Amino acid sequence: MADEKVPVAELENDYAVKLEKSPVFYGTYERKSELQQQTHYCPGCGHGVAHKLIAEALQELGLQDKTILVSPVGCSVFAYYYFDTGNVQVAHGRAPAVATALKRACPDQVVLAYQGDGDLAAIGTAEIVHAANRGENIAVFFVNNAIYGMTGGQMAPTTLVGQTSTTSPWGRRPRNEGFPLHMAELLSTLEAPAYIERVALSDNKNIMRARRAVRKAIEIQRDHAGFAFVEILSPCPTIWNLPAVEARRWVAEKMIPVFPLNVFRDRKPPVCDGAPPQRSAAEVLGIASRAAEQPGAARRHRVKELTIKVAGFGGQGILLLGQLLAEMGMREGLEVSWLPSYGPEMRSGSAHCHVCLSEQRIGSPLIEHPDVLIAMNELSLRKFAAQVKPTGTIFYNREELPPDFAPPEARVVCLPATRLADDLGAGKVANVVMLGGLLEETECLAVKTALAVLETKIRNQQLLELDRRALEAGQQFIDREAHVGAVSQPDGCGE
Ligand SMILES: Cc1ncc(C[n+]2csc(CCOP(=O)(O)OP(=O)(O)O)c2C)c(N)n1
Ligand code: SF4
Repeated sequence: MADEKVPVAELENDYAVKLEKSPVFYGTYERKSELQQQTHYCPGCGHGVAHKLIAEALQELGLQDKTILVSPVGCSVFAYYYFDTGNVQVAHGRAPAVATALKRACPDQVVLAYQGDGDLAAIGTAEIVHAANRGENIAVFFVNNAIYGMTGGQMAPTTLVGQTSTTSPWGRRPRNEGFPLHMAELLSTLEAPAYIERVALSDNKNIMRARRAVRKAIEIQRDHAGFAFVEILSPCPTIWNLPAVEARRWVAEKMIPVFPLNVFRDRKPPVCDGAPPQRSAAEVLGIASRAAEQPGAARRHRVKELTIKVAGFGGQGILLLGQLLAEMGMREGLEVSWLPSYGPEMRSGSAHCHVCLSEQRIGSPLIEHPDVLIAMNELSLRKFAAQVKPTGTIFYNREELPPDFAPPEARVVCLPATRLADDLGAGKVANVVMLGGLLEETECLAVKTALAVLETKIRNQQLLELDRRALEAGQQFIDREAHVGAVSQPDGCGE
């Protein structure tokens, strides 16, 4: 127990009580013009105390400017109005997943997730268990007030046996509603977590201990030392219908016996002997070591970033075309992303993917306004053409646009890839014909790179030959059409 380990006097020496507001909080809170000096929390609410402990620890450790706080849905949803740190507010229960992404993308930042019990232990149970099990390098503050506060007092997974709520007016009955979930104990059955402690905001002595636990979790975060979890038993006087002082006593007398205070885990995360070394995607694909020899590796690209949407029916090789482009980009030393979207059907359903090729790190794989649309069918043309940037290009898999189709601002290249592929004897290589056309028209990547990627993907020599010819057919079509000055008219397809 934490009780036995740390004499209170020592704790009080370490952490003198301060009454001023931490500079980690904003000077004024902009949420409501009439409430710029106070939070929205009810008097006596534990969230305010938990916020103060986090803010002061960040201040003492000098980490304010390095911190990203992930706030949840629940009474603490507005934490971002108070903490003058980096802030992300996430969907209900998803804080550990978003914190995982933030920490992996920005490993030098201090990433803190803040969650209530409904958020973490009900709707977000899967997220927290898996983040802890992966030993994600994040610190999670779990404010357990045994109730859903924000929505007016429904039963939470941590509601005590016999405790009334709006959804258990008779008091929680284990036979009907199960027993309270002990999240700290549950997570401490996992191998990976580095630090798990439960503390309580029941009295000054325990608040001092909570302060120490919060600081320790943040230090672990600062030192990249693994998954840290602090469960904070916290009063909710409003929903419990108790005066503030009584609510604190309720934490001590009712909650602590059910949720004992303890340091459940305090160790370095286990070293995974025998685990395969971490490798980049380029290494896994076997292209990293050969990068310098790759065709096009030293190539200067015409544009710093090109975003492409490929769309059509499932079975037309839509997703594969996106993958080919992404792998080509990697081989040419670009940052790449590929984001597929498809329905449940393997054939004939609609499918599309987003590809981003960039000289810089890519912020999001989602593309709202692509530079290039490859529309492999009419449906996709009608659905996505308006999204293309006015300076962009649309490749349409037909001889001409539908007669009733109002030409968009973007250039249009009608490239009948399916017909050209049929002429080669295999309609399924229409996507590669389109690739040839795209490369010829935009010069975004080298044809040599496309051939190199196809060679690694296709073992069957006959099929490979077919793809080579398809690539060439796409290129030649563009050359031919450009020669007669008929390609890419803004108001049609070269008629
Ligand atoms: C997806 C989704 N489901 C349900 C809700 C409604 N909702 C908002 S807050 C909340 C419970 C929050 O309780 P808790 O996490 O314990 O935080 P507290 O308010 O007690 O601090 C619920 C169910 C929502 N906003 N979004
Ligand atoms: S309802 Fe409860 S948890 Fe929410 S702000 Fe009020 S006291 Fe705090």
